[in-house]
Order: sequence, then C-alpha cells, then structure tokens
Amino acid sequence: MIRLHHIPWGRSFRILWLMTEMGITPDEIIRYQIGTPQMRGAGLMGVSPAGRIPALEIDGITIFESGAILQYLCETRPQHGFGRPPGHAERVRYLEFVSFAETQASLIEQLNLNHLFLRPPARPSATVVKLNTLRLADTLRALEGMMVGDYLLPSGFSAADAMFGFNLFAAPYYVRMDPYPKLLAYWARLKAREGFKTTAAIEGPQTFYAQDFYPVPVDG
Ligand SMILES: N[C@@H](CCC(=O)N[C@@H](CS)C(=O)NCC(=O)O)C(=O)O
Repeated sequence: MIRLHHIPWGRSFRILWLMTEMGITPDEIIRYQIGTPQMRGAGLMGVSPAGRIPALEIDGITIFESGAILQYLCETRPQHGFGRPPGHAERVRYLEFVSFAETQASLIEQLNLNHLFLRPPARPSATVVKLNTLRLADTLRALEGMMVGDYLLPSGFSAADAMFGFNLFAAPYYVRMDPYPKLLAYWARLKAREGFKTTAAIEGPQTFYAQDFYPVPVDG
C-alpha cells in the first residue's frame, strides 16, 4: 500500500513526479489545503509530526521531508538511476542540490505566506517581502551559474531535478526570470518530460496563485 499525503503543486509534487518517472502509482493520494483544520488532524500528524506535506507511506514505513522521501525512493529503487550513491562522481553535487532546493523553497514559502496566506487585518511586510524576494533571486542566480548541461547533473535526470521542479514552478510568481536563460530552458526541458506531463495532469490547474506575478508591496 502506497499512500501520499499531498498538496497539489506543493512540495509533494516532487514525490508524485519522481514516482511517476519510476512507474509507481500511489494507491491513495490524500489531498490537503494549507490553513485548514485537516492539516492539524490526526491523519497527517500521525505521519508528519510538524503537520507538513509531503509524507509518504510505503514499504510498511512512513517518511516525511521531501528530500528524504526522494532519496529513500532512489535508494530502494536503484534500477531507475535517479540517485547518485556514495562513491558516484556526482555524489557531492547531488547532495548539494537536494539540500539547496530547500534553501530556495523556504524563501518561496515565506513569500507564499506573505502574499497568499495572511488573513486580514494582517498585511505583508514590504521589507520582509523585499528581502526574501532578493534572496530568492540570489538562489536563482546561483543555480543559473551551476547549470552545465540539460539537467543539474551532467549524467542526466536525477532526484535533484525533481526537487527543483516545484521551485521553478513557483519562483516566477515572485521573481522575473529573464536574467536566467539557462533556467528558463531547463524548466522547459523538465516540463517536456512525459513524467512531468502525466503528473501535471494528475494535479490539474494550480489554484495557489490568483495572478501571474506578485510585485513587492509598497508599505502604506
Ligand atoms: N522541508 C519540508 C517542508 C515541508 C513543507 O513545509 N510543506 C508545506 C507545503 S509545500 C506545508 O506543509 N505547509 C504547511 C504549513 O506551513 O502549515 C519538505 O521538504 O518536505
């Protein structure tokens, strides 16, 4: 029995996508919505102690943290070649990318919180949004500089790419991507993969963002 605790187009997209690339279909996908009591219910808290998504029930165990889940999938299903095991020439870079994706995603999360999830009378802080937007742009500039080929690692698609699939979906809502031509081409390449297209079809249209771009607010 494989059960995925999921928010469409959230970080759990990474898990659904890599499983799709591996030809694995979850028996059950439980969908959640941020800010609802369901996120603090026993069902999710029982598998993810901080009530965060994703969590995966698989092989008789439960795992939370998207990076850990992807690495577990790669280690237990090595035939797909999506991990870079110890001793592999790309191992260190692979580990860096998997963790760096969360450095970047945490900035996206702060921007999501400020722009999308505050409830009136709370208002986003222009200073905090400006700083997080600049920091997100810094991570995109760094990633642009690290691109050496079609995928993050020279030998091809890996779980590190699956980590960034969520980020590159979300980042353009907050940062203009024109200065990062390699990332734009890379994102187009990721979206063109059959596995990505199948996963996107399962997700359906995104419902997080109500506008195409969220500029830094002006303090009033
Ligand atoms: N580092 C964790 C972060 C998990 C996380 O924060 N997920 C978001 C959805 S993308 C969440 O559950 N947010 C709920 C909340 O902030 O209350 C991971 O990669 O799995």
